[in-house]
Amino acid sequence: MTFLKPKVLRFESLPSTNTELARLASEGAPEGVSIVADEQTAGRGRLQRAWSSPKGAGLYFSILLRPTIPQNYWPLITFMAALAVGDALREACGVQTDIKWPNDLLSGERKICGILAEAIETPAGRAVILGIGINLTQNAFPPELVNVATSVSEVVGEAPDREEILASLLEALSRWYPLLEQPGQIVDAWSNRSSYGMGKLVQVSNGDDVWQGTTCGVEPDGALRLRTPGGEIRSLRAGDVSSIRSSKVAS
Ligand code: BT5
Repeated sequence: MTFLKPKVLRFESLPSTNTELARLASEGAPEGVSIVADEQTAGRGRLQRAWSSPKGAGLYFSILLRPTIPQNYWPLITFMAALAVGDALREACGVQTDIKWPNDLLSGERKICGILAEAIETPAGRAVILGIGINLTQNAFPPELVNVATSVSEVVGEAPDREEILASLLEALSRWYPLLEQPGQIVDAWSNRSSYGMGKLVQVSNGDDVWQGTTCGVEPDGALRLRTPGGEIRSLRAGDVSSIRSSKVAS
């Protein structure tokens, strides 16, 4: 795996930084090409869910990766990104974060950052568009996000400097990316920083499937291990996790 050399392209407005970067990747853009937009008009999360991206309210960022590690470890790219964002928010603004499997950063149990890693085919081979959305302020949050999302300004009490966070993020990504060669180190670092990795009572939904249980670590490829009330261990590779209270667990 080569060292990451980010090169940032800036836009005032885009439908989605991930979509624009996928277009550049299909035209042969090299690893490290990155996009920042002041706003996204069709920012997205997993399963085509919307990512609220009002002008000036967030860091909307995507970087093109051409990983050389085996594809079964590619889910760890999301883990690597969560570690890098955690470093950047701590270093640039003193914000401490928790990681919720698989792709959220939380502060005070509310979402401050979402990560969307998408694998795409390009003429130069399979690549990953790694998209990161960090809430800087929540002035323009839609009402449904008010109780579930937070922002750097809400946590620290003042509007943060987007460029400082971006610079810290690029440095942190460059530090963590080569460590994907040692997947065990990424999993260990992630597990140390996530309250969701071990001993958390959760519900995991994936379409019509819903599981409840206690988390018991992650597999080497990042799958979440869940011990169900019947004592069975399930390894989950996709889904939405929410924390639950013990009285709500179905037996
Ligand atoms: C994510 O999806 O959390 C991935 C978000 C990735 C956004 C970045 S921004 C740059 C790049 N370009 C893009 O188009 N996307 C990436 P998911 O886990 O599916 O969460 C989506 C859910 O988070 C939504 O259904 C809402 O409930 C909630 N949400 C939407 N906007 C939010 C925001 N700004 N802050 C916190 N939560 C939000």
